[in-house]
Amino acid sequence: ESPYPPQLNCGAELLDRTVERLGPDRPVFRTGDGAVWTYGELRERVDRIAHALTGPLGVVPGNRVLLRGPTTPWLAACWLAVMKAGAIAVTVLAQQRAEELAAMCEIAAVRHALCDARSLGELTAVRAPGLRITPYGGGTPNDLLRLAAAAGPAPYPAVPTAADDIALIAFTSGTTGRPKGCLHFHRDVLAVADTFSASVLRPRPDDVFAGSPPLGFTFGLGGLVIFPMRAGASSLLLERAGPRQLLPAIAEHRVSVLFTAPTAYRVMLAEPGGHDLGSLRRCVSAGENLPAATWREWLDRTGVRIINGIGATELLHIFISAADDAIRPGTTGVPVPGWQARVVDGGGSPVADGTPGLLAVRGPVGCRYLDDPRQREYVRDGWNLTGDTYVREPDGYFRYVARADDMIISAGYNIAGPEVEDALLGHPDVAEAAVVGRPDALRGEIAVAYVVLRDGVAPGERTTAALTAAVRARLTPYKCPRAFVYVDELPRTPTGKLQRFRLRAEAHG
Ligand code: 3SK
Repeated sequence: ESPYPPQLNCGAELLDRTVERLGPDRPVFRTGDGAVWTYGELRERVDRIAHALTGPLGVVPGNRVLLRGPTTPWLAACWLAVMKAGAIAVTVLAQQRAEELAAMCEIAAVRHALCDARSLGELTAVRAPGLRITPYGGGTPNDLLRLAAAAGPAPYPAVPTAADDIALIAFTSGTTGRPKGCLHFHRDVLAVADTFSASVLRPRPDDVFAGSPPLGFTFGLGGLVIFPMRAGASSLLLERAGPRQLLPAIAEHRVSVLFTAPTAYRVMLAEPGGHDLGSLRRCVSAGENLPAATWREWLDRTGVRIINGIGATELLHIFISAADDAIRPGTTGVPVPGWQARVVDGGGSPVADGTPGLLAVRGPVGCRYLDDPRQREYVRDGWNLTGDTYVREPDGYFRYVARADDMIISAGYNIAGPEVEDALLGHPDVAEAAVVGRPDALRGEIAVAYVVLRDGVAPGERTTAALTAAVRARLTPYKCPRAFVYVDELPRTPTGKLQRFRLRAEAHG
């Protein structure tokens, strides 16, 4: 039974209803250079853009509108305008290249693109039939913001979309393969705020959100736009939001809710102290498994217990997590209220607690790939199979083991790369670690560790011996990597996920 009415426009709910509830004068977006937009100003700008879209630009409900640009209030305003106009936002990353963009335009049948004038390059190289690109922020005669200014200040009444009309197509490239477009409804956008955010974050109107994930990644769209707006709070939108920019920004803007990935927490921890992080009250980590060592160090440094979570573009946002005292380091948590989760075998039957298997979840948002046969692999018997290997502990907590295809099988033993990485990251000389399998005539596969050392630590036999000892002290010896490769950085996707397949390819020679 859906808690939402049959007619629902998520843009109107997030923006217009919040203005009605809390008034127009509260801040909604802040920028690194000190600009502040109020909810009232945002509504006027969104409505002008919606008029420009549906007037001179000819967008009609159901049209797919690609949105591309760095994280700015204007990008968020374009997204809200597309929602209010009843069109479908196709969110992409500012770093994506022409070939990737072309595939997404084709899969999603994109007809319009709104693009930050500074990110036009790769998009203009896309040869998609009938694609109309409108820049914003460049000041050219066809600039969206000029069209919006000319549209005048009349309120734009949101298109009365149905709760299960498509609002968003979010692409997941996974780590390989042709991108998959995930369809999300207007009600899905509110459902992630009303489940994960409402029950785990419990935001307040005076919260200031910030974080590193871009708005083209649903982790960022949720954490930096949907969740703060649903709560009437504000969000610091940073164009450059790497860990080294986040630290001073937290202090300067009194950020209270932080969204970022485990790697960024580790880089922040390795930076010299001195930034006042006392405003933080919620720190969310997702995108990858959070090692317990990182969790503990962050608690020591800030006094804040990181909220670990697992989410997926297919399911829009986080569905397993834990709040406050229920957080247990080294686990992801329990199903977010409104969601169900279990661990199953290859045939879809639940396995016993304590036994590794495939994570299966269901809840208010489900995977709906746009015209892709991989839908049948992801959704079986109404359960979404995320591709992660998990263990459900007897107390109901879910513990991450590995991505299903990241298990290394060495001499008949199963080795979960992330567990070994966790042990390596507990060593003070290690900044980053990734453990993958390499074919081996004797053992089938051996575990190989790719390690980024902290500044000033020299690679070599002594370091290898120290790391080997550290892993052996924590884990059963067969899990210890049999080879170490020292690298300057690990390969990652634009959203920061480790690309193990690249390391595997390298390890395979
Ligand atoms: O893909 C993910 O890891 C993710 C995590 C949290 C929220 C949303 C997403 C897509």
